[in-house]
Amino acid sequence: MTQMILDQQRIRAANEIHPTPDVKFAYGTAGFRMQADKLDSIMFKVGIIAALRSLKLNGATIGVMITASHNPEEDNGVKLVDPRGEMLEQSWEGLSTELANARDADTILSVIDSIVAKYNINVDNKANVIYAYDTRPSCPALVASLKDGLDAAGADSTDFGLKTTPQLHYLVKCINTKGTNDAYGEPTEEGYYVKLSEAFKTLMKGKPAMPTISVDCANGVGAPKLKEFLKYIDSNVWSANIVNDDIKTPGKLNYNAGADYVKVQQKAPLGAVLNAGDRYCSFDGDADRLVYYYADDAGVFHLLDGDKIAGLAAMFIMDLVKTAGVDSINVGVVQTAYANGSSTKYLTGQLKVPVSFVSTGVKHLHHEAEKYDVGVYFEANGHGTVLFSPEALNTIKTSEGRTPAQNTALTQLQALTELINQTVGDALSDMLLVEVILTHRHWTCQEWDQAYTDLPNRLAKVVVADRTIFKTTDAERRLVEPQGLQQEIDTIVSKYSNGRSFVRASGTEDAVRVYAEAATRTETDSLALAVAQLVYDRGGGVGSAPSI
Ligand code: G16
Repeated sequence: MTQMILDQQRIRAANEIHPTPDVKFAYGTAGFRMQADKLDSIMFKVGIIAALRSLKLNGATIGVMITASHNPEEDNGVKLVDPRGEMLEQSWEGLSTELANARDADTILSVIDSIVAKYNINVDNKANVIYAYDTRPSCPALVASLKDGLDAAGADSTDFGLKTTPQLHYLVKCINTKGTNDAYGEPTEEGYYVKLSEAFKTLMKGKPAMPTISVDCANGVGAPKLKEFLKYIDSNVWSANIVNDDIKTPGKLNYNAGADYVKVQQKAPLGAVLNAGDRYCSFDGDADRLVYYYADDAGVFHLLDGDKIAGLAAMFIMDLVKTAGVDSINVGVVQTAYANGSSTKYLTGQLKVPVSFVSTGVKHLHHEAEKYDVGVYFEANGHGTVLFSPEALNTIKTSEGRTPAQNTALTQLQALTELINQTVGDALSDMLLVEVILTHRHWTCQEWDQAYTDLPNRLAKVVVADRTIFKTTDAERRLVEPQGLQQEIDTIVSKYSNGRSFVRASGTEDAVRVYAEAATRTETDSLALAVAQLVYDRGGGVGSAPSI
């Protein structure tokens, strides 16, 4: 039995109050996520995991964010944040899943023992955990369960209240770096706004203000937080009109709004009437994703997704690095299989920037991006950021320009490192980055869009009896199971010009995702439908047959 400071009696008691339902839990793309009414036991166990993780890291502060991001309002979930603000180290996912599925108190205590033994955890340390949550109605009850777990584990914990996911990541990093040479910022919400707004003002200095942007906040936590941020910015410098800011009316969160809706449906969200020439963007429910869009003169909707943002950011940073005379700093881009084929061609062919591919999930992209001096990573769904290595940060900080132009570029690069939330994708920070670039280039969305033309693409979801039977390889671009299915997909794809399609189980929703792209819209839709039908037939589809 466990020797640790964890209070066994409290764990047993908490397990009585938070019984584990008959559900197979799995640590997904971004933590545990499902219908909120099944998550009570998970939250108390996550409290214990967060405490153990902190103990393992000598009491460093760990973050817990209660949110289901882009999912419907009735879902909820939890994301764990490691000390530097990145996602929980992947090697902890297996045992976390085991703990999540442990039912009786003895099994729970024995899994805790295994974690202590496996990671050689020093139980004399004190655990420190901070937590925050989004606007979902299920959050207060889940916060209480989390607190039971944290208390049972003897952790010191702080409730940071309503926050966006990236704000919580920011806070974790600030707390852990406070007082060091790498201090990331003031560990308060105000500190976050001050850091971003000061950098933004530096970058916008002397530039003519662009027309007001419309920001769809998906009726989520991004709305009050963006309103708060606006207080730090003179509206003559930059202004935003917030749409979908109703966080009170039940059922509105992410409903026909937000980054995921706009990306998947390829149309404007509810409440946004597009005027040609204006700029629009959408956050998702916890404000860690961003997509832009606009209407052309004919009123046709155009999407500028994570791929377009990656291209824009890489182009701008590469130019700045060159102008500043610090071109020893290398820039790389990280994408996933969902990246549009045209975007990869643009990055490698025109920008001549190296591109690496990893599996879906910020946790994968983030670590790959760390391999570059400046790693730009974006998923097509709008989730991403830019990472500057410690060496790059040092070069930017200490270099002295030989000309005024070089000095200006160095100042701007320095401000960019402050503007960009380097802990995780952050819709607010990413939006400010895009706004800076468009302002510097005097570009409209349409001009930005001209970098390359997306191949028509389609994302579909197929609900099947058991999505875990879909196993992939090659950065999730090919299926290895069910056997033979990949060959059948290849046969279908070969009938379409520039066709590409792949299939993978979602790690945040109970569905299999189907991606398709091809030379024309008609071909793309036909390809997506054919592959979705195949998945439905071979995977034991549930409910009505797929339609596009
Ligand atoms: C999370 C992850 C993202 C991922 C998305 C969809 O985003 O952080 O990296 O792209 O889920 O994942 P899947 O296709 O496995 O469902 P979010 O914004 O929902 O937290």
